[in-house]
Amino acid sequence: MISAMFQVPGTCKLRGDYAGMAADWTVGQDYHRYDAAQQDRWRRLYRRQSKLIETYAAPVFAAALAKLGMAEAIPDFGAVSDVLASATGWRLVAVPGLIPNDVFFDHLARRQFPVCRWLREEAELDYLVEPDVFHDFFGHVPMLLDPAFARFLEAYGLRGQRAAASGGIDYLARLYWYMVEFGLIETPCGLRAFGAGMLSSAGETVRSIDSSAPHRIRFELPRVMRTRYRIDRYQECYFVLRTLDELFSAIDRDLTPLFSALDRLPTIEPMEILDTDRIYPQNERAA
Ligand code: HBI
Ligand code: FE
Repeated sequence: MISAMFQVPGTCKLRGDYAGMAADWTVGQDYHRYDAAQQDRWRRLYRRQSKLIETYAAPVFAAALAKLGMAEAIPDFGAVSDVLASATGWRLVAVPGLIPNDVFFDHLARRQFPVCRWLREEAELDYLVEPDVFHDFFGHVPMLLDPAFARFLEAYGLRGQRAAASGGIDYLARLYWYMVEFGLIETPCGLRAFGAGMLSSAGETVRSIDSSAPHRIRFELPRVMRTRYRIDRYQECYFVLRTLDELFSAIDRDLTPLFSALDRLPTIEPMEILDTDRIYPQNERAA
């Protein structure tokens, strides 16, 4: 989940308790602070969302979710980190909420995934702007069990560290948004979702596959990096991978020359289509 206009806490109304953070913006999960009502809310969120996974999620996501088995209670980040570490060398760190881009990149580069520790309120069951523990955990953590995706995310963090110095943050933020949050992938059964922003949202999970409103465009790195996104509505376009390896290959080089080339090209609006786009028609989406 991304807050487009990220500001340092204290200068805007970000959720979460940022008091007592470590220098790297991490906090303790403080598991004991979750009460019975929040555990019940987690179970209802999980039950509702997991019903959609078999039909709409990429098989790699569905298998990882089943392996994590977090239906009954808010997960303990330390316990899950042990499972992750043996699978792909990643660990989870608890954060109070959104953290600055450069800090976020540093964690990813060190194979640490920042997970917000607070859980949404009852009234936010269907939608919230900032990431909470359900979005971050249910949406993002399963994909960290996949070696190809985990390798990409570590490389993404390293590119982000370099971009923080040499420019290109906006291009990387678009890549994260369209692929890590809202990515689709081809499977023998048709297009399926692996993005956290869609898989942690009942409405967007279904819409991303079934609706004829959004465009579904074949993944191509410069195209994604040129495309603006909206954080406050359903996506108007989705980008589609053939394989997860494609993501790592796309950024496995110095991106500085690409960023300079993109600086000279116009940005693309989410609903816009280029004649060079490979669009997935309705029939190609279903099995
Ligand atoms: N902070 N906690 C948290 N979670 C995110 O997903 C996140 C963030 N800060 C910045 C950010 N995402 C995006 O701008 C990335 O593209 C860097
Ligand atoms: Fe997210």
